[in-house]
Amino acid sequence: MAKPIFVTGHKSPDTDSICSSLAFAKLKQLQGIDAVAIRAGEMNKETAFALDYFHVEPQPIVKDFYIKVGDAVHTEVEALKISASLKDAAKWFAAHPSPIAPVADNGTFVGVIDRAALAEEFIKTVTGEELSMVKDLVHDPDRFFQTTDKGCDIPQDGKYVVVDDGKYVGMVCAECVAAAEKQQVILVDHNEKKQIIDGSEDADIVGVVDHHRIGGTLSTEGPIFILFRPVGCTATIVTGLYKQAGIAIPKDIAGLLLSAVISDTALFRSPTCTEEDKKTAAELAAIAGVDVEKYGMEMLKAGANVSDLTPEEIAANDMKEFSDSGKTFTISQVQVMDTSDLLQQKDVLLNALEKMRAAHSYDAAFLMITSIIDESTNLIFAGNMDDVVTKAFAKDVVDKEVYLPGVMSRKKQIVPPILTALK
Ligand SMILES: [Mn+2]
Repeated sequence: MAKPIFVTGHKSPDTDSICSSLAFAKLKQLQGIDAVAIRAGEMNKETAFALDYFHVEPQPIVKDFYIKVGDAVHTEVEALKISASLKDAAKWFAAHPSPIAPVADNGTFVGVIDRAALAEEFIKTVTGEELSMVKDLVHDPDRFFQTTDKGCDIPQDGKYVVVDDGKYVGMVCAECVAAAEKQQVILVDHNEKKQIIDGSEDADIVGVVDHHRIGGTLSTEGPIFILFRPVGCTATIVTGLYKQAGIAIPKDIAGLLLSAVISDTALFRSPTCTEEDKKTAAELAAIAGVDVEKYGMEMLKAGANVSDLTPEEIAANDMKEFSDSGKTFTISQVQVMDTSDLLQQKDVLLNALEKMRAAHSYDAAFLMITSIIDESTNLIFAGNMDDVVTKAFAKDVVDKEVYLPGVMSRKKQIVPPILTALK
């Protein structure tokens, strides 16, 4: 049985990543394709509000795509019983091209015996010495693996015993891992390797639907479905795919897609917002049966309340990692109705950013404190990038901060000038 295709948004998922993955997986299902939405991590409050409003259960979290030893283990390889005879052991080695044989006592793994040990026993039959039993030859293996271990940790040579909670499961080798079925994944709302769920090198990326720059080092083995469009939200593209397929958008899905458009465009205020996003939102609102402005403000307010977040959580809110020109940095963002509370605790936030920067050896950690009402951003940061920021925004950095009126969009107004300034 083939596994279902996973549809996922980026790490530190925002409303677009959660809702577009749910909506795209639903479209695939309606087209008869076995797809399920997953998510890279916890939802923010805005997203939780949207899912709750439209009575949709959040999709399960998947922490990584690594092929696990348990996915590759050959369970048909039976262990020798501790009471087995030397003849049983010889038969086992005749049937299995392995230098070691696993030995179990009532299912519990007790150790291995070596193929070479049987040769010693054969010599004894010639010299007439007393023969050993399997239980006398058992010893601990040099290495064995748990089902939850990463497949990529299996050495290139040799065969290894796999156990689960002390019980013998089977044997595994590097070739078994290479032959294991890879998880098929469709990425929505991201394409940069650093933003994909860990272990994507073990996964088979079969599609990308996105509205960001093409960055990072994503590469695939075969040709894949790719759809990039410069619109304000992935949900706008996904809505278009429903239309293209001639499939009616379910009411709850329309609500989710609408929520994503409102979120990504900050209720059409962001410069990333296009006419198509506005038109799409109006259509979706009609299907979902909500008033765009009223619902939109309610949803943004639910997300804009950061009063119960710790400084560390604020510093890491909606964080994305970027690597370019030999520098690695992160940009987090909080969108609020009023920035004054946050700016009052700027020193505490800078501290949290610096801790995060130092812990991961980032060159810098940025935080956009964006006012939805004023349509502006206070950009604060930790790390030695004052010159880059000055160059990027043609503004003097004062106390690790620049004020950027009219700036709301990370992808359109923050990332490009920083990347240009880094070159
Ligand atoms: Mn998006």
